[in-house]
Amino acid sequence: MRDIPISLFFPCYNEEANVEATVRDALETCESLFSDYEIIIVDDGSRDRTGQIADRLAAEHDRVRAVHNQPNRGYGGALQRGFLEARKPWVFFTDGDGQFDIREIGLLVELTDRHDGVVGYRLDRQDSLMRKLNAWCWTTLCNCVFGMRFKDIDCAFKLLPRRLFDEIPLHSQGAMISAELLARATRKGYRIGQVGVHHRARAAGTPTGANPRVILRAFVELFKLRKLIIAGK
Ligand SMILES: Nc1nc2c(ncn2[C@@H]2O[C@H](COP(=O)(O)OP(=O)(O)OP(=O)(O)O)[C@@H](O)[C@H]2O)c(=O)[nH]1
Ligand SMILES: [Mg+2]
Repeated sequence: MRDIPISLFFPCYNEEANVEATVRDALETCESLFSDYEIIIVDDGSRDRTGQIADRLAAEHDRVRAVHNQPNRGYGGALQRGFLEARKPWVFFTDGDGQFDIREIGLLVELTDRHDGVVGYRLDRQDSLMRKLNAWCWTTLCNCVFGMRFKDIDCAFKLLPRRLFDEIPLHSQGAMISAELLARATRKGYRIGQVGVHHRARAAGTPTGANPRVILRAFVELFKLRKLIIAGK
C-alpha cells in the first residue's frame, strides 16, 4: 500500500464518550500505515468535555492537534475548519463518534493510484429504515441536480487531495457540505473513486443526524448552492 503523507481529522460535537477511542484507533492505524501523518480533532463548540479531552490527547501525543470552533458552527463548519487546518497533501475525515472503522482507510488509500480522491459508501448502514429511505432520496436528488453518480453522498469516510481545498470555495455550514464538496470536485474534473465501508451503530452520545431541522436546512442550502455553482461562484 502507498505510504501517503496524510492529515486525518474528526469533527466532534459533544462526543466526550467517543472522542478518545476514535483518536486511539486512529493513532494505532496510522502508526502501522503511514510514516508522515497528523491527527486533528475539530471540537465544534461542544458543551460537554470533548474540548478538554481533545486538549489532553493533543498534549499526550505529538501527532495529535486539537482545534476548537467557538461557538458551534454545524457539521459543515466543522469540516471546513478541518480542511483549513490540514497541512499534508492528503486529507481524510470521518466522524468522531466511532461509527466507522478507521482501519478501513487502507481500502481508500489503495485506490489513490487511479483516482484523484476516494470516498466510501456504507455497505450495511446501521440506521432506521426511514433514515435509509431519506438518505437514498437525498443522494438521488443531489446526483440529479449536480449530474453526479455517487452511491452515498453523506458517507463520512472521505480521502481527498489537499489542493482541492485551494481550488474550490465551500459555503455550506450544515449537512449540505458533503454534496457541495462532491459537486464542486466533480465540476473541477476530479476523478473520485468509491469503495464500500462498514458502519456501526452509534455507541454513545446523542444522535442528531436525523433531526428534521438539519434536513430542512440541507434542502434550503441545496437550492442556494445550485444557484451559486451555475453562477460560477
Ligand atoms: N450533529 C452535529 N454533529 C456535528 C456538529 N459539528 C460536528 N459534528 C460531528 O459530526 C459527526 C456527524 O454527526 P452525527 O450526529 O454523528 O450524524 P450521523 O452519523 O448522520 O447521525 P447520528 O450518529 O445517528 O446522530 C459527529 O462526529 C459529530 O460529533 C454539529 O454542529 N452538529
Ligand atoms: Mg454519527
